[in-house]
Amino acid sequence: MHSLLVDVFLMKENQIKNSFKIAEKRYAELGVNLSDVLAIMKTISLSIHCWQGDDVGGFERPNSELSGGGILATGNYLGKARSIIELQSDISKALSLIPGNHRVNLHAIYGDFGNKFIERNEIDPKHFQTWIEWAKGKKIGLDFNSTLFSHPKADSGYTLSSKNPEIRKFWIDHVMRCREISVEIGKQLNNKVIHNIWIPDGSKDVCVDRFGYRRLLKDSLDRIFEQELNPQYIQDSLEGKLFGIGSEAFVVGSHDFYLSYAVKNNLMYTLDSGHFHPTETVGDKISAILPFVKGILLHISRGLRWDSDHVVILNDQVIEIAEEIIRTNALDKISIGLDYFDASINRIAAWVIGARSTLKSILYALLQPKELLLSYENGAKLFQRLAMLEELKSLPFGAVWDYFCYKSNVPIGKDWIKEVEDYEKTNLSQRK
Ligand code: RNT
Ligand code: ZN
Repeated sequence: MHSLLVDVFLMKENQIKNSFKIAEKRYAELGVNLSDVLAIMKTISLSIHCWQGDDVGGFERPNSELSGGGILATGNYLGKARSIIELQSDISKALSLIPGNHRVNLHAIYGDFGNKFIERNEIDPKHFQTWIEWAKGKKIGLDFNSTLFSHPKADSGYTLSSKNPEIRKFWIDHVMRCREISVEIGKQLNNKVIHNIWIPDGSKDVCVDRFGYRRLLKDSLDRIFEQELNPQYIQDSLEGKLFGIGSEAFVVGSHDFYLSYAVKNNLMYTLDSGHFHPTETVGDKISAILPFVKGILLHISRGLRWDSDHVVILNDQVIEIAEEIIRTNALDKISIGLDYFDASINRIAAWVIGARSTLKSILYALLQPKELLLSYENGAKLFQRLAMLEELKSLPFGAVWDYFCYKSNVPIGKDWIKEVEDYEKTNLSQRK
C-alpha cells in the first residue's frame, strides 16, 4: 500500500477505536457492557435468501422468471444472476460486506439440474450437491424452501389444497422430496436445516368452500409430516399469509390456520413482516406465539402499502422485532431470515442493505439497559421509561456498529458502496 493510504487507514482505525472507547463509557453508565454485546453479535447468523439474486427466477429452465403465486419482483437492473456460479459469486460478494457468519436460504428451484428439466416431484439431494460443497467450503449453513409457485400445476391457484387429486399428490410429493433434500443437506453440513413451506393457494373472489380447501390442506400436511425425519438435521416451519395478488378474498394457508397447525404438531411458525394487516406488527407476535411453538422463523421484509417485499431498512418495525427477540431472550428459538426482492437496484446492494440493517436493529436492541427499563416499568415509573427509550436513540450506537464491522473485517460505514460499484463494473455489467 502507498504510505499515504496507510496513514489514512491508520487514522481511520484510530478514530473507530477512540469513538468506541467513548461509547463504552456512555453505555457503561447505564450498566450495558459492550464486550458482552459484541460477543452476542458475533453469534447472530441471519438466513440470507438466495432469491434476491435473480428476482425469484431459479434455474429450472434458462431465463426462468417468477410467475404465479401472487408475489412480484419489479425492475430490470443489470446483472441478474443467470447460473449457480453467478449466484454463488454474488452471494459471496454480499457476504463479504456483511459482518458475522451467515446462512444461505435456498428454494427448490435453485438446484443444479444440469441443463435438463427435472420435474418438481423428481428433484433429489444430488441436485443440491453443488450448493452443499459450496457451503462446506465457506463453512456456512443452508436452509431450504419447497417451491409451490412458478409452475403450470400451480396456475389454478391451488397446490396442497387442490381439489384435483393428481395436482395435490404432485405437490405433496414435491414437499416430501424437499424435506429429504433438507435432511441430506443437514447431514452433510452437520448443521440443522430449516425447511419452510409457503403456498400461494387461495381465491381472487369470494369462496364458498373455505372449509373444504382447508381440510384438504390439513390432510396434505398430515401426509407430508407422517414421514418422520431426523430432527437433528431438519426443522419444518409453516408460513401463513393474509392475501396475495389473485388471492385477495381468501387464502387457504392463513395465519390462524398455520399457527393452529404448528401449535398442534410442535412445528416452527414463520412470521413474514409483510403478511399481516398494516397496523399489526410482527414484533408484538413473538412473545404471544413463542411459548406454544417449536420456534419462530422470521421473514424480515418491508411492505410499502402492501406486501411489496421492499429491501429491509432500519425502521420502527424492524427495531421492534429485534427488541422482542432480545427481550424474550430467545435467540436460540428464533431464526432470523430475510425475505424481499427488488430488481430495480443492484441486487448485491439489496442484500447488503437489508442484512446490515437487520444486524443494526439487533445491535440497537442489545444496547438497551434491560434491567433499568424493567425497573422503571415495574415501579410504575412510566415517564422515566419513555424518556429513557427516547434518550437511547441518540447514544453513540453508530460507534459500536462501526467497531463491530471493523472487528469483523468488513467495510466500515459507507465504504462497502464502493465495493459494490466495483463489482458491478468488473462483473455484473459483463452479463448481457
Ligand atoms: C410469499 C412468501 C414466501 C416467498 C418466498 C420466495 O409471500 O413471503 O416466503 O417470499 O418463498
Ligand atoms: Zn416470506
